[in-house]
Amino acid sequence: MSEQHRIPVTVLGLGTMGRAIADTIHRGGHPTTIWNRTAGRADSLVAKGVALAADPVAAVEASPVVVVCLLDDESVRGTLTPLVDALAGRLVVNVTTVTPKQARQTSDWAVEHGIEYLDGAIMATPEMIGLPVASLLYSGSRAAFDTHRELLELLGGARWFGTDAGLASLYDLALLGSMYSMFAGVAQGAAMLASEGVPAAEFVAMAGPWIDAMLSALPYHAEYYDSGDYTAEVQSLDFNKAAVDAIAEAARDQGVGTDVVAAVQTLIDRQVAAGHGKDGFARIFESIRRPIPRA
Ligand code: FVH
Repeated sequence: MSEQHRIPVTVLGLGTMGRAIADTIHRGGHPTTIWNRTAGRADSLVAKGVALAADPVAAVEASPVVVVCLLDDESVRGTLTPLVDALAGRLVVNVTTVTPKQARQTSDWAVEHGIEYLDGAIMATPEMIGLPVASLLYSGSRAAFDTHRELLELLGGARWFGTDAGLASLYDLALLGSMYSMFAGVAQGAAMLASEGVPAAEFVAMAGPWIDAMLSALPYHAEYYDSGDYTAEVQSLDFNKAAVDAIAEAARDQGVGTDVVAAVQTLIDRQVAAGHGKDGFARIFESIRRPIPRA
């Protein structure tokens, strides 16, 4: 076992994800200490021999590396602020989902108090932690990432995005945003068919392969976004507007909501109104990249 495998690690936060992380680190051979606001959530780990600290200060003092996996930024700041003295000289790896701004603020706070800081974002569900399919994004201290890479890779593939602590979170939220929009689109389609009694299971059996087939278009969209040249030989925005307007009309006719498709209509309409109807659908990127300033 290498030296890295023996580094004591503390995990603060034993929700579903925190428990998966602590369990994986413990099984990876690190002396592991845990703490959670509600002590009962530690039971399954304690039964496996993981050390439950009496209080958060004792938890932090047990290890040079402190992994934080709490609900949100507010719970992170509320937990870490009173621990500032105990944390000085240690590494905090915060894998809580936060915004880039929150990650930068926590990083600034940490550095100001002599705490090394690595922000992490988990692209995985708890069951995936420790498996090759899990992917974790990091930004912040490069030295910490390099020094503890072996530990970090126990949890899943580890990729570093830069010294700006907000970057891992920005990638995380960009990926999550794509996922939520995709699921919302499927919900729209399922609701339209449900209006005629079609089970969602039947719909998703078709929607899955359809979305899969469409994924091959993503690199072409990226080329448009990166170049800013949206010249299209086929399927102009005008063409797509007709299709998307038809989806909205059909949804209304079926008595179901149009909120999801209305968002797409708004993105298209702004570009068409600005005279870009002959450009390709990818031009909606400009509606998002340059939003109308709020009054
Ligand atoms: N679970 C998942 O699939 C996702 C995958 C992607 C990344 N997320 C993020 O991971 C963070 C933790 O998620 P979780 O699944 O462990 O969440 P919960 O099971 O709800 O556990 C929440 C823990 O946070 C503690 N907590 C909440 N509020 C406070 C507070 N004010 N002070 C101290 N601790 C707090 C809570 O403690 P308790 O309720 O048991 O006492 C849990 O330990 C999250 O950012 C996801 O977005 C997971």
